[in-house]
Amino acid sequence: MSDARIAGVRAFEMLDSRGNPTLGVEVTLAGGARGEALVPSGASTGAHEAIELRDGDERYHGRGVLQAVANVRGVLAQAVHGVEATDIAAVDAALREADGTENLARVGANAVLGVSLAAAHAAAAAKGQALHAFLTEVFDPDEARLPVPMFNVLNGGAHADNGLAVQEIMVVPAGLPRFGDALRAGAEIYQSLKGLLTQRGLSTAVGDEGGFAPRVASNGDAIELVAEAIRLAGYEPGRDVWLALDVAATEFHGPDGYAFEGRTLAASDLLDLYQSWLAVHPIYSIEDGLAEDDWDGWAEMTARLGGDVQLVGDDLFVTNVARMERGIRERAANAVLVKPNQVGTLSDTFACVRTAYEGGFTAVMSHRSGETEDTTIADLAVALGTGQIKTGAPCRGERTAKYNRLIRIEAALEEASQGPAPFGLPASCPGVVRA
Ligand code: 2PG
Ligand code: MG
Repeated sequence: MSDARIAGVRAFEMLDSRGNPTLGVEVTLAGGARGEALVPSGASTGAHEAIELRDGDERYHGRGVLQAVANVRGVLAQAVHGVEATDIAAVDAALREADGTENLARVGANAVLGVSLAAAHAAAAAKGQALHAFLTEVFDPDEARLPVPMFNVLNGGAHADNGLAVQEIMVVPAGLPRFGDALRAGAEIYQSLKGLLTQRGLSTAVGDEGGFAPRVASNGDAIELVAEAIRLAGYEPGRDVWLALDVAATEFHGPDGYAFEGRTLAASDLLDLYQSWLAVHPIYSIEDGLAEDDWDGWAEMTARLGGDVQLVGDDLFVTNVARMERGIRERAANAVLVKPNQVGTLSDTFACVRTAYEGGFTAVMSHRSGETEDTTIADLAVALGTGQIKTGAPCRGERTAKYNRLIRIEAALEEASQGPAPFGLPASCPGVVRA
């Protein structure tokens, strides 16, 4: 048996950052190399995501994952036994075959993803490579690069209880030379925002992704606060630092339209509102500006705003190739949010990003609101060359773990090349005027 063949798979029920159970998986190879991964979980999940298996019994308020643990130890361990871990496509094909459904409803996308990621970690270890270097070889991007961090400094929607419709207001230091500089800018702006909130008598308690969750009068006021914090920290909006939103509009979309700030709006009314924000603030990216099945609305949004703004489909695409292809065909959105657990395997994640690039879309690597200390997505962002990652505020360990991992990768790449590591938004990214 070659050293890189999968010899053992272990699984555990562990905890995520919200205090809910999640799955930890450990893969051991014949030669002794080990890899482990922890699976994240969303709150504002899209209806078209792969299925996360939860026990639904009295343990952990129904959220236990013992069934998923059993599936990893049983059917999945058996399926990948003896498969070369370095052959990601073979590992993932075996996992998919063992489940047999399109949306992984049988054994659970959480179970499948845990094995897929842990096997990749083990493969990198067997080859003596860092994960990003191994995955770069597999994916073969135009250029592996450090992503620009999108810091979610103000939380609303399903991630907080402050009544704010917009789920995430992000600061994006895209105008700085290195990842380390961008991290510093994000952290300084975060502290400035905290000071500003304190000064105004607003709460500085944080939401699920580490951003503040104050009760402000309107979504527009919240954006204004963040823009002020950028200036207060000594950075210039639209030169050093941009703004980005995840509206997560599916969450407030109902049969009559979009329930927003006490009114029911049509898609075109929401677009008017976005346009009024865009006129005042350097917002370069809007995610889920409309709901997950509002394809006509998305086409209208892309026609109206897509030339100047990155329009990111999260609930719309759920990291799924077929939905991506429809988006490309119908010119709905111009970017995709990439969440491995929405689709279940690394190979499916790669396929989605490849489809996006081929269709002229940009891609944003993303965490989930329920996270762990696992840092796989940091390496993935570099290897896929997305140029963008959103993984929360520069606060809370499960968020900073990813940013800190990127600091290490930056140092490794700089040491290897004896020069600066590629960093920044992709040249094709709409919404930012570059020098
Ligand atoms: C999102 C994500 C991550 P959740 O909507 O983009 O920020 O949230 O994981 O709750 O779906
Ligand atoms: Mg989203």
